[in-house]
Amino acid sequence: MPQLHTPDPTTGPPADRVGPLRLKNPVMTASGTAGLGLELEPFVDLAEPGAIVVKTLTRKPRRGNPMPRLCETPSGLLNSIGLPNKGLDHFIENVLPRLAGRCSCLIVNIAGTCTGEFGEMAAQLDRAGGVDALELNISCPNVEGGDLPFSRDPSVVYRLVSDVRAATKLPVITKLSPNVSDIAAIARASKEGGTDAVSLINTLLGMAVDWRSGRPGLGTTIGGLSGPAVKPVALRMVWEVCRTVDVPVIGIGGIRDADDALEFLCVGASAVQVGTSHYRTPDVIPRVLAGMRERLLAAGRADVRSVIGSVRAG
Ligand code: RRO
Repeated sequence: MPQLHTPDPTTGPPADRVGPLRLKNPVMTASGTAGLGLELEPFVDLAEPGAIVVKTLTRKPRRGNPMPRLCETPSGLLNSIGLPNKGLDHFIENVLPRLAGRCSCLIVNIAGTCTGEFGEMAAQLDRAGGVDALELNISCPNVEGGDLPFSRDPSVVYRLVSDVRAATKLPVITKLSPNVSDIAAIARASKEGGTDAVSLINTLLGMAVDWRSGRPGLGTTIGGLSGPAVKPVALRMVWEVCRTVDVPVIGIGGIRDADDALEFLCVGASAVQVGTSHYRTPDVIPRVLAGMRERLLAAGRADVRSVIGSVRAG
């Protein structure tokens, strides 16, 4: 069977390593689409994905945005969930003990309300134990009217990531927004701040409206678009970052099957995250993993590593 993990990590580009993180395989859940992880348990052995990435946590509890929070469009899903969660203390006390040890790798996604708060949350999770890595959500489109205060300015990104770097020894992944003009500049600033990897893309700002009533599809009018429609945008951005910045990349955006996942690896990603597909197919990750093995076998590839960065761009 083709390898989705590397027996010898020193040979070639690793498909099972993202910076310092050793993964069982390169397919993770995307934050926000599998709750805090435990919600997925009826469908998937939590140890099977390369990592479980939990829904974004904030320091204090948040109620989330006004309804409606989801709106299906013909090409993708719009959301404006607004980070509802019970806060970091609640997670550490009540959820983390149930999750730790159940996943092959547990990544906790965090968002602060100011740059300094990211570092404080990182330090708290570091002390808590049981967490394998942090993902910094600097790219949620559903706060401050889609203003993306931490996503767009490389100097803000640099400061925020440096703060976190100083606060924790845990591996740090910075999740980037596609709603910027130069994603490579943001990836570079993250790398210079000390991130171990970047993940991209978060959702694209979008909206829907019913012209008869004049009502927008979302309670906040605008929100984030995900699903198959965003895959070409995500591939382009992952490729752009991979060829210009020396930082491991986790590709996200519209992955539904093994071919989608392999495309992200082909343009240079070391791993991928699967998000919106969970709503239709909760066991999408085991399916993607099985499909990857089948397709690699059919293509005569012994190892998924041969796919990484194999794009022959003109
Ligand atoms: O909760 C959300 O509304 C949300 C988040 Br935190 C995010 O990072 N991306 C998104 O599309 N929605």
